[in-house]
Amino acid sequence: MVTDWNSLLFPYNQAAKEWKVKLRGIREEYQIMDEHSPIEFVTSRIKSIDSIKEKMIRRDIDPERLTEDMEDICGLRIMCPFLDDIYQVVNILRKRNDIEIIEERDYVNNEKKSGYRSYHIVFRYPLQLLTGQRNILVEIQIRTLAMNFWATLEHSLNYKHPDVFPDDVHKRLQEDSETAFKLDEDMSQIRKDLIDDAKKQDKKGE
Ligand code: 0O2
Ligand code: 0O2
Repeated sequence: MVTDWNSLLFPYNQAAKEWKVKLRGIREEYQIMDEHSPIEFVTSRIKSIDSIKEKMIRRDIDPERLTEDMEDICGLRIMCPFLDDIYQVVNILRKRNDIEIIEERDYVNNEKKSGYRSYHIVFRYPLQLLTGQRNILVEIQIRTLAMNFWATLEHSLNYKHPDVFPDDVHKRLQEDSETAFKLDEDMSQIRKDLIDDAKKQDKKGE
């Protein structure tokens, strides 16, 4: 039984704050260089106590092993403008030496049955506390604005229908996810075409 939730959750809150600064800093670095930033905005959430308890039961997690076995108590979300930006952010994270990546799940190219798409990375972060170093697990979800639009609305619909969606709704949501993905692909293509055009113009001017 966990009795002191404040003490348990404090390091996760601290890690979320530190990581929001780090990730928003990456966006600023791109802006200073006057380059396209693959990060549009960053949010975070600490899993609610009820949600932690529910997942402990569902996944049969021993309270003694909670901090090792539950990977998403600290959740960060990075919203990217374009599809390719997701993989650029993944590469930026892979190169960092302040974390140890322990898991990657590519739901961008392997969408879930619901239609959900995002790239998930779980990493270990050495947090400095008064009592010394604590290794904290952090989950980052990386997605486009269109994927976030779909996931946010699907989640809020699901909230009102805690069981499974009726078959027809499930199918419509899958189709809407496909529509959102097509929008992402089209926007990426437009961007690529514009970049190619600009390169051609540059060559002509040389
Ligand atoms: P609710 O009712 O849960 O939606 P900031 O002022 O921006 O530095 P702040 O105010 O904490 O910091 O907001 P932040 O971090 O930008 O955004 C937090 C929001 O992220 C939450 O809103 C959630 O809507 C959203 N969120 C929900 N689930 C997740 C998740 O699994 N991972 C991440 N990263 N974000 C999530 P609230 O305020 O908690 O309200
Ligand atoms: P919260 O606390 O409400 O934010 P599990 O956590 O057991 O459900 P698993 O395998 O540990 O699943 O992790 P997974 O599936 O890689 O990631 C779970 C998180 O991804 C969810 O957190 C959502 O934020 C997001 N997600 C996964 N599938 C869907 C989906 O079909 N629709 C939407 N909208 N989001 C999804 P939780 O569970 O909401 O936790």
